[in-house]
Amino acid sequence: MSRDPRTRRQFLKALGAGAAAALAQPFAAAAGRKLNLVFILIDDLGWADLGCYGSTFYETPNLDRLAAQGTRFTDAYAACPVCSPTRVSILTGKYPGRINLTNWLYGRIHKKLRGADYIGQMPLEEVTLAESLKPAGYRTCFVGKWHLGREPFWPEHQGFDINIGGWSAGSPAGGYFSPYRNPRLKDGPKGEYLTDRLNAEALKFLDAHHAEPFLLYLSHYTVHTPIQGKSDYVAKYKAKAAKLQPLDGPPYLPEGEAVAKQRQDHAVYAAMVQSMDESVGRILRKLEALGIADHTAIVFMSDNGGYSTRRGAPTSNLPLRAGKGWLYEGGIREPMIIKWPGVTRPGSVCRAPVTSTDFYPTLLEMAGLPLRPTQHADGTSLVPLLKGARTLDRQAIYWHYPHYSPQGGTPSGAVRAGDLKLIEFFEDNHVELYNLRADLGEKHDLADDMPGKAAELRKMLHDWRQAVDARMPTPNPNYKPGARKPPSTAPPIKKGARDGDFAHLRAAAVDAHKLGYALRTSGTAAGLALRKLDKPLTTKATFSLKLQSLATDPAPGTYRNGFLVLGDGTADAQLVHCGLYLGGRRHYAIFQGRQRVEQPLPGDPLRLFELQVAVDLKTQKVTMRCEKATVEAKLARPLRSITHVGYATTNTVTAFTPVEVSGE
Ligand SMILES: [Ca+2]
Repeated sequence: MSRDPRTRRQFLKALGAGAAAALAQPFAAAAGRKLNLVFILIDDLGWADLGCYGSTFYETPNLDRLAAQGTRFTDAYAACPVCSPTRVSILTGKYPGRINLTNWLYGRIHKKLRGADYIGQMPLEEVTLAESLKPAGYRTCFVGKWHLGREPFWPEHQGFDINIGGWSAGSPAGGYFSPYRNPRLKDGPKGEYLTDRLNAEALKFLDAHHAEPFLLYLSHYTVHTPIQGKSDYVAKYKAKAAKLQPLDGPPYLPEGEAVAKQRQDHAVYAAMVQSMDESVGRILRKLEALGIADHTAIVFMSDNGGYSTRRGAPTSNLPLRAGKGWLYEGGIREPMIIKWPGVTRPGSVCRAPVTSTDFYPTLLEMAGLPLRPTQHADGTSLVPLLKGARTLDRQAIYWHYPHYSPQGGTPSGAVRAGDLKLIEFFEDNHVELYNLRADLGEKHDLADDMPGKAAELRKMLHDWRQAVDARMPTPNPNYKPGARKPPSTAPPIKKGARDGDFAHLRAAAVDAHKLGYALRTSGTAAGLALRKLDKPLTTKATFSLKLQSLATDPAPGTYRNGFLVLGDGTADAQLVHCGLYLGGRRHYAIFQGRQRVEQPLPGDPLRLFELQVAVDLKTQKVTMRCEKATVEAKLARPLRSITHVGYATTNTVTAFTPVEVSGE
């Protein structure tokens, strides 16, 4: 038998196709018209980010209208606090822990524990939601962010007839303005906005295929980083932010080793939310215009909580605790709206806990198709709720996140049963117990007050983990809390690592590259990938690395640059940049804040450059050698130690080797 997963897949697919078609036919004949399905998934949208969920800063009239026409869920959950696992749960109906795709692709952070191993794609053997609709005559279209593996694991191999924009990346490689640098999306006119474009592609699909039953899976890249909005909207929300009352308290409060943003006031994020909302409005109007609104169901959902737990993070999930990357409610509770014409009561609100594994059986049942309980093993059809029932026949909902998140979350698991939710933290195995009905913000841990309940829920969580064969993190033998290591000559950034190996990523993503890493950034904000050194360097240090621009557009003025960055923190003011401008103007450069020392750089800007940077913290001098040039700078702001080292680029893609460090 062939080892090619696709061959085996086609065989499985053919089996499924026959069975589903045979069962579906009588219903289709009786009902006459099949129900169309529009599934809209937003990336990183927080529970409190819509007007109908309480936001007063963001404006979402179209989604508020959709909620007024359908059912709004107050206790809807993503199966995971980060992207890829929730996405796999929607398309397979299984918990990420059962599939063992428990983290975003491709992230890895090790601290006291080593994150559990996990697979790098949604397996082709899974019969996806799209694949189970196709045999019943559904035309299936995927538009937007996929983030479920590299080729051949893209939407076109997972049941979608059409794929526009879906590939490995978890954020827009070229940013939100064309050119997009997306192998499944042709660039639009320069400056075209990605959210508008993806929506236009969705409308085009509706125009072309509205006469046949369809699944339109519109999976926006927005409102994920980089935070970039249309300038007129940004201006509108800047004016709105300027009118806000002064904040009664600090803008961030501590959350674990991170912080949590205390108010929604980010103008650019608000602009992104408005564009997202307009997209939904255009879909609703198109369905009306095509005369298919009365037999088209719409589902709206987000894949994890709002990004809230870093200084500069774009949103606040209050009254929920924490955000993306955490198992507190802010990381997993989502805005969710379903409109099923003729079935959902307009303006109804459902308070039953539901989760993203439920969509698969729900949509099959809505479409009048037979369920596939062995496939969507962890889903429960929500149809009774949509028809007005108040509860589902389900004991509990579970989460398994055996990883450190870049947003500060730590390896943990959780269970919600009724109003009670227990979180187990794997670093020290302590549990926290909350009554969500009485304490939505998870402020009052009841584990000591209700030891019996805590033990009961902990046992449920353990039993469940065993049942789905969930993998656990393991102790990290290299972790020594507070240990002082001898001066290091080892590269602080190791080859083969990716985003997850960087303690601090800002407006940037890191891919593997033959040199070591490719740092992708977009927009005018400097993209950063920094690693915290195990031990600060306090006297002298030398850093060596190679870098090469990966931007091949020969137009003059195109952004091309690359920098080694070092400093005593992660804020711009704490960092020194040493590297190359290779775009319109070509210079060797060292800069710190506004101070800049430069020398002209001759020759081909796309060649491989080798950099050596020496820092003397006694004399406060930085010396960079590159080819025949030597650039020297006296630091404008004193640097007493170097705690962070990494890379920076602005609005381009640059490859770097790991940084070799010697010093003390
Ligand atoms: Ca996400």
